[in-house]
Amino acid sequence: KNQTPCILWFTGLSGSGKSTVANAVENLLFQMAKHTYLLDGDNVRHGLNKGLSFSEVDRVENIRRVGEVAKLFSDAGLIVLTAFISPFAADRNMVREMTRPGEFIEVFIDTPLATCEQRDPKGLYKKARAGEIKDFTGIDSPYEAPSNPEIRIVNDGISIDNAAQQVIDYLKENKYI
Ligand code: GGZ
Repeated sequence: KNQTPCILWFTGLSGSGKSTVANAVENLLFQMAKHTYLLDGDNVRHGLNKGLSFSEVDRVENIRRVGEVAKLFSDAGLIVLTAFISPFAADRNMVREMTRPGEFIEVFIDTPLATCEQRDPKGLYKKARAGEIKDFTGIDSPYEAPSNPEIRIVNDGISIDNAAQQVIDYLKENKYI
C-alpha cells in the first residue's frame, strides 16, 4: 500500500489541461512503481455517470459519485487522480470532508478562460458562444475558483512536463511518495 492515502483532485475549466496534466502525473508515478487510478470526466460520464446532464443538480451528483468512487480506490491503496471541472466550491469541499485529513489534494489548473477558449480542442467554446450548447462552464455557467488549493498551476505557456513535475514535487515535499 502507498504510505499516505491521497486523491489528487484536478479542477479547472474545460480546456485548462486537467486531463493532460493528470495523465502526465500518472505516467511519472508509474515510472516510480506507484499504483494509480485516474477518473476522468470524459469516460466517467459515458459509464458510471451516463445520463447526468450539465445542470447544476446533475453536476453536484456527478461530483458526489466521483468522490465516493475516488474514496474506494484510495482505500484500496491506490493514488487516485480525478479530472473533472467540478465548478462548485461546495461540492469540492463536500468531497474533502468525506475523506481523511490530508487525503484530498486540490489541484487547481488555473488557465485563463481566454487561453482555454483559444485552445478549444473540441470546438465546444465556439458552440457555447453560438448558443448551441447551454450551461457551458465559463460562458453561461459559473466556475468557482478554489480559494485555497493545495496546488495551483498556471497552465499557460509552460510545458506539460513542468506542470506535472509541480504535482510530483508537492507529493514528495509532503511525504505522500
Ligand atoms: C462544461 C461540458 C459541457 C458543459 C459538455 N459545460 O473539455 P471537455 O468537454 O472534454 O471536458 C468537459 C466535460 C466536463 O465534464 P465534467 O464531468 O468534468 O464536468 S462537471 O465537473 O462540471 O460535472 C467538456 C464537456 O464535458 N462538456 N458540455 N455544458 N463542459
